[in-house]
Amino acid sequence: MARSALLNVMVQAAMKAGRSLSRDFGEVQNLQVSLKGPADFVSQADRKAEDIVFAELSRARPGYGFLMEERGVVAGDDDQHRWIVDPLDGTTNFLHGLPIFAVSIALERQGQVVAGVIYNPAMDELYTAERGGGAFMNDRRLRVAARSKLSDTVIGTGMPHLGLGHHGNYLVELRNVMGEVAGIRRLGSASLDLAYVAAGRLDGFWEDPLSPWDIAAGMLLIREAGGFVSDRHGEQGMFDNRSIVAGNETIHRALLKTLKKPVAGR
Ligand code: 2AM
Ligand code: CA
Ligand code: CA
Ligand code: CA
Repeated sequence: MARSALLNVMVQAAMKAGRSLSRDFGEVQNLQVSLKGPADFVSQADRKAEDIVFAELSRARPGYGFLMEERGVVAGDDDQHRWIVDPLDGTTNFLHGLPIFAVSIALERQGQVVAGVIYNPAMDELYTAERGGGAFMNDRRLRVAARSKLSDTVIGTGMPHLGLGHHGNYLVELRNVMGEVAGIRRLGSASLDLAYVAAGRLDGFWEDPLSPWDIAAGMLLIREAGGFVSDRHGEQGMFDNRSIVAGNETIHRALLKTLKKPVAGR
């Protein structure tokens, strides 16, 4: 499959950072780890991977701005373009030796995500999407799952962690969704959860709160795989209000409805 020059740049950065993560994953006990806040870990592996992505993208597209998890905002001369980067999504998994983590890179043009790459080095799975060009895993075209009955679905979620301002209703939501679906998975890497929705491995996903770097690439993958993504209100405010709900058209709608239920159903 011929990839665009833009996707090639992103893939190269993601895979180079991924190789660095793989090396560090093999010696995870030797990594220096610090806390940014309660249960909010960052390691040398996160920083090294971010340095690689930053260097690669800066070299390939001088002037583009950045929003990166560890560096924060890096302004560029070009105010039309901004990279949104999570160098290691799934740090907690990584530090526990669980091979469910990824590099996530998205490009925004005039405030719209136009390209996304998610790379899981442990599985050597590379997810790519460009606006209007479809979504792929390695070279295979992706399509969201077709299941239309919530009772047949496996739904991913992320749970509140220590120290994060919980929105308070999570256990009510979880109970409601549990009562209607075939299974729930909590994988610990939001970017991969979204990639798995695009790939049809998960039928849907919801989490709140998440940051733009967790979801920017995954949102585009799902749309390009024929799926639907919104915030918990059914609107396109995912970056602002930080919530996300995803699935095929039917499951997305059904999840939104279930999440709104005030009390647990029977
Ligand atoms: P991270 O590994 O890049 O930090 C899982 O629920 C998602 O939440 C992951 O994508 C993870 O991204 C993020 N996450 C995990 N712990 C977090 C914390 N303490 N604060 C903010 N985000 C966190
Ligand atoms: Ca983090
Ligand atoms: Ca993340
Ligand atoms: Ca991260």
